[in-house]
Amino acid sequence: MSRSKALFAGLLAGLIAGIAMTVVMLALARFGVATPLAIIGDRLSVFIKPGPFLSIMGRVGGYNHLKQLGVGSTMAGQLFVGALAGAIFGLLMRPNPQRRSTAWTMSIFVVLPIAAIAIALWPVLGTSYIGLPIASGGAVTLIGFALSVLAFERTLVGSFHFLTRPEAGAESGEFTPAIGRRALILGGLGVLIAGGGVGLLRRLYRIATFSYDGTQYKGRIVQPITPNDLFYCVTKNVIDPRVNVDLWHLEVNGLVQNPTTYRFQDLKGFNQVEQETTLMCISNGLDAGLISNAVWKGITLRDLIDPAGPMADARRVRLFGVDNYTDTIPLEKALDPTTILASAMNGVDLPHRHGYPLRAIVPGYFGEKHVKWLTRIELAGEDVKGFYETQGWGPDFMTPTRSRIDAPDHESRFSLGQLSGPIEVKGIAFGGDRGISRVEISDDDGETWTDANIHYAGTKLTWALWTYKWRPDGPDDYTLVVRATDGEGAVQEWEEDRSPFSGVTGFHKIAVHVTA
Ligand SMILES: Nc1nc2c(c(=O)[nH]1)N[C@H]1C(S)=C(S)[C@@H](COP(=O)(O)O)O[C@H]1N2
Ligand SMILES: [Mo]
Repeated sequence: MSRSKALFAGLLAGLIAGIAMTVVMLALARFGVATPLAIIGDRLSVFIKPGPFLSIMGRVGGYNHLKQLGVGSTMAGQLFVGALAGAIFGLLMRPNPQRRSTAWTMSIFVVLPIAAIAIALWPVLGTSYIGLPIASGGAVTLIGFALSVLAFERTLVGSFHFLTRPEAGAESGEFTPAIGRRALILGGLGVLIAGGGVGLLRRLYRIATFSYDGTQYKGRIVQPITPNDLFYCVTKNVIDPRVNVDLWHLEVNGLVQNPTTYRFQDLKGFNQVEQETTLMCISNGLDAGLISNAVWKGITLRDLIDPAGPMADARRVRLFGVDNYTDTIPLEKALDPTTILASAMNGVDLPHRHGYPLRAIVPGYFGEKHVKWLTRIELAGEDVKGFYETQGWGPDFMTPTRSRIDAPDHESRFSLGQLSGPIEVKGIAFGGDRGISRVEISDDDGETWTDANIHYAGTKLTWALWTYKWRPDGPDDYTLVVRATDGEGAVQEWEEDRSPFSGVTGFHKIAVHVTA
């Protein structure tokens, strides 16, 4: 067989094998099995510092596009590597195309990739979108991957043999494969499989997080308690977990005397607490809505840590989600009675996208620490880091005092002649776990301040809602600014030396144009 025929047959067989493997992965993803399509991104993103991360994100048009790009390029990469591997395979098979030696194709195309993936993706293998405990999740991920590469190997070998098989009726030894015709048949089959893949992709796209990741809650609609379906949402995932509570476990382990595993049912026996708490994402901009407030119900984290018996050298508590998201909090904070594990949100079971069946609520800390789809609580020493912290976010994860003007809109126009009363200015103020004691408004870009009216004070752990009846002195272009004072008397400020990756500080300002 000629060199170019061997190359062509290998390339085509490899491409079709790559398609088959990718379709198997998509089918597995459909059943909540973690595949390289999703977890390669998780594995790689921790290596990208937040500066470049944000700039790449900006360039591709946001987190959702970045995720799509990640999955898309992984798929393209798989097809490319498949075709390349096929081409090399074709060249190696050239001396004897019909040779059947499963041992070496299995070693190279199945065993080797499994070993490579196990090593490269080790930290994220335990991801399970149906909520399996981390160890079994890891085993399932590997089995799924084994199935995928087996599909690759079988398709590659089968397709290559099909393409290069001697023509029926031809003299033995005489080698005249009708490669063109068979390539057409095989290509058609490849298109069919790819079509199935596209169908799967469409379904997966519909359940993906693209439609809601980055949901904000701001503007005139803001009420004291955020309805669940309007609550802000941030997730690292392309497809969020939908935990099957019958498969789910909650482990308490690490530096403890008595490692314990709970089932969901077991948690109902603990004292239930209810607590209103506001969450805000570390990446929330001064005018943005990655902040919301809800009434959470569940058990205290302390009630699980105490019976586990922390060892003397335990310093931090590392929380794991079934999506292999992790974050850490100081042990002291974990033992605080306001740090809770919530199973209900505003009176109903935790919605899937907010962490069903259980999530952490850690007042005073950025949203990052409020791990969703919790499955493991690990007591550890001082030097453990979470997903975003590994990326380089922080070092400070306590929410600084912030406030926002929700109405009127930035660049609003009012005509004094048409106003029947004062202009209603309103918004929120949030002081982490310190509460809010005062809100002030300035209409001269911060030169002078007047008190706003706090009509919803909330608690120390929640935001406050305020209004202000503004009567502009006359026609002018105004800059309205809001500032809050927390429950400890500290006035909101711009912290010059705070890292931008510890959350921004400063003041929300809007421009308002008043004419006669
Ligand atoms: N398991 C898991 N927990 C997670 C995340 C995640 O991607 N996976 N995202 C975190 C981030 S960055 C934020 S801001 C909050 C958002 O919580 P919400 O979507 O319920 O508002 O969840 C945190 N907990
Ligand atoms: Mo966040």
